[in-house]
Amino acid sequence: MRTTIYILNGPNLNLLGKRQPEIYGNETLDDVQTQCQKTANAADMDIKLMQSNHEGQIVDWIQEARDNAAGIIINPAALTHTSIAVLDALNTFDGPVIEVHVSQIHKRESFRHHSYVSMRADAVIAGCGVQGYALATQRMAQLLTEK
Ligand code: CA2
Repeated sequence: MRTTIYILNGPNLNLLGKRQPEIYGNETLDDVQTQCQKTANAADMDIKLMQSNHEGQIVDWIQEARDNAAGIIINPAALTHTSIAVLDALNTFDGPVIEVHVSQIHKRESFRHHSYVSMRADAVIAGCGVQGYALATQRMAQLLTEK
């Protein structure tokens, strides 16, 4: 069976490519899915990309990943800066975790500079646009091979 990676996306990321292109670019989550699956195929991996506007749903998917995924790539969106619940859930997951941000959060408002999720993440990618997801997928393949 192929290794599965969860790619989780938090609140408002369903609007990627549809609003604020000056910050988040023109590509949609469907484009992200296509790019990441292509990268994953090369490493004989499968991806499952999900998005929710609800914190509890993200927590549920992280818990589900404990049995169903070898690694988690997560863009928690605004939950990055607020959610101890997401951090606690990630701390129950044994595999690698990579945090992705489309924008360069450290060049933005100061409230975006702190990430609870970074306390658990094995790598953080920010400011690479949606390409950050494919880069994270590539790095995830490497981390899982090294294991
Ligand atoms: O840069 C990122 O990926 C963020 O995680 C995006 C979050 C923001 O709260 C974080 O500070 C950084 C916001 C997601 C909202 O996504 C939208 C996408 C397109 C249009 C409007 C919102």
